[in-house]
Amino acid sequence: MPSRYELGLSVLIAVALSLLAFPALGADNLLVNPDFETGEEPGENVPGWRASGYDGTNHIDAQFTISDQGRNGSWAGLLKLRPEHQWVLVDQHIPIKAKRSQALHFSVWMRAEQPISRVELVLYVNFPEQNFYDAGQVRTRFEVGTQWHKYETSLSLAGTAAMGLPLDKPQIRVIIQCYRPATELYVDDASLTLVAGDPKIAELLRDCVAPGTPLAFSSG
Ligand SMILES: [Ca+2]
Repeated sequence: MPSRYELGLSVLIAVALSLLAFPALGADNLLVNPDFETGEEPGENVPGWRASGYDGTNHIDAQFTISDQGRNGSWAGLLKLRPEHQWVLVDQHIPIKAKRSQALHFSVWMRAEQPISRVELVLYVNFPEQNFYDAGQVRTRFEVGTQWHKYETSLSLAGTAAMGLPLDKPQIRVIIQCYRPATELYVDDASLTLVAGDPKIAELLRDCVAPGTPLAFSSG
């Protein structure tokens, strides 16, 4: 039988290995109200997130409310589409301090009552002080089913450094966008973290990225 010391050592080694395999583990979540637990009661607007929609001609309002149908009995956010909506989205604008070698990683759990054919996770890098928007972006498309599932995308920050912009005050716009014919989308446990970027990608992008060029490629 292993001694207590041996058991402790094996646990330590297992933890060290898991940290090596997942460098983002324990990284700070930059989102406000990422688990949708803030607020007074179901049915109210979700604090920290802004919802909007589009009817094909104009930007119109959309409803994003607290639901008690979250993962593991918790609360979730419920995004609803009316018949006039072509799409609706929820977003946050997050100021960050980043390094050129880093990447952004965005993940969120989603499910629907009826399978949805088109949901997109979008990240933009903006520089409001320089009045320069869309300095980098990624848009990843998914199908969403009726069971909770985690969806993820990421964006290297290396290209923004290539344009000589300071990375001390960029603003990240995080978007979850849902298209007709969907009527409702549940979201829970979202996360935006800064992680170590791929040094090879940083090298490739250093000299060849122009403003507005997508810095990562959709995988969905
Ligand atoms: Ca929750």
